[in-house]
Amino acid sequence: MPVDAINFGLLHRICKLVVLLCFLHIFVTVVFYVRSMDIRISFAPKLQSHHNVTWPVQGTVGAITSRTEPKVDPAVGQPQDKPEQKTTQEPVKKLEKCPETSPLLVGPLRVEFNIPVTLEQVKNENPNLQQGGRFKPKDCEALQKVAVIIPFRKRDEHLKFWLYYLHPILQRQQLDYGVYVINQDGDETFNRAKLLNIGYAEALKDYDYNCFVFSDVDLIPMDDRNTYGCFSQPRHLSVSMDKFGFRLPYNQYFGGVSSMSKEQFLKINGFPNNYWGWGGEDDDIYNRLSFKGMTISRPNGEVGKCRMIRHNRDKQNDPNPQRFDRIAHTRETMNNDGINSLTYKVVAIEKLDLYIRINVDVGKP
Ligand SMILES: [Mn+2]
Repeated sequence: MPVDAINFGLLHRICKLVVLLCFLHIFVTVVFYVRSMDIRISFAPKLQSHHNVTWPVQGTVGAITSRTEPKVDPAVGQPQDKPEQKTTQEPVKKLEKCPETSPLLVGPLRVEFNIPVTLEQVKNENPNLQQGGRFKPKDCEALQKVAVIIPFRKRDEHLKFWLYYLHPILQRQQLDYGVYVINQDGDETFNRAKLLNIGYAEALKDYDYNCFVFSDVDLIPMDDRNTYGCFSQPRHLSVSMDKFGFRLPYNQYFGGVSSMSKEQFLKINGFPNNYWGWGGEDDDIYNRLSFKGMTISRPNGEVGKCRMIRHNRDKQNDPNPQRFDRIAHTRETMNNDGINSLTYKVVAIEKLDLYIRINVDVGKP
């Protein structure tokens, strides 16, 4: 039966082809489905008010920038505003919210301090910064408005490294941020926590920040997934410092780099103003948040790695002998000593290219 044989052979091959096509179809469907799921998951919270948004399927998930097709605002009524692109502030343009996890992050970073950097270099490498070291993402609306507060005195070399490393990181994290260097005027004993309080107060005069990152000038994160933003609990960011062998020195440790939302900060009445000299203020802050029923949130040890620039102890910042006694009385003192009792004098405010420098007189012990 040669005819049957031919028919069978042909049929068999056609069947194979059909099955193959089916599988191909299923495969392609699944791939696109999973992709769109990914996008939907990472954008879920913001989609609620925009269910009519369609995501371009052919774009890579990371290419958020590519989907900023000029959304024509009916109020403006002008399509394709190419020449108008230069105007910096366009109040009518409503941007989508940035994704929960920025697609620009790269993960672990190399951080070294043996090659000096210059402010000019940092400026050239960060062309998107506005005067005062301000930045907000162009293509999406940042989820948080972050003021980074740095207590400072005579550490310009460290500050250069900080700006060199942090500006690119904070931009990749798609934050709407500003950097406030709070310089303690004069040569009296250093008061870190009071400078942080002042940073909070002064930054709020500048912009409607809802999140505050408090960072020592000599600490650099080694992974850009360590978000310099706020969380449902006060955040400790410098969790594995090289100085401590990349481990947490103790569980309640809240020193180095930390963050708090405006609400969290106000809940604990800010920071203590009377810790003069080195040490203790971070433990007082920990006591405050724990007495108010809050806990510390942290990134994992890998993401939370950071490097400290080695240095000698500063003059006028000797260990504070009163610190143990003060820490023991946080509960009684915290309601009267904090942001509600803060007094200081602003000596000068300078809007520099890479940061805002506020020179303050904090008084003396
Ligand atoms: Mn240090």
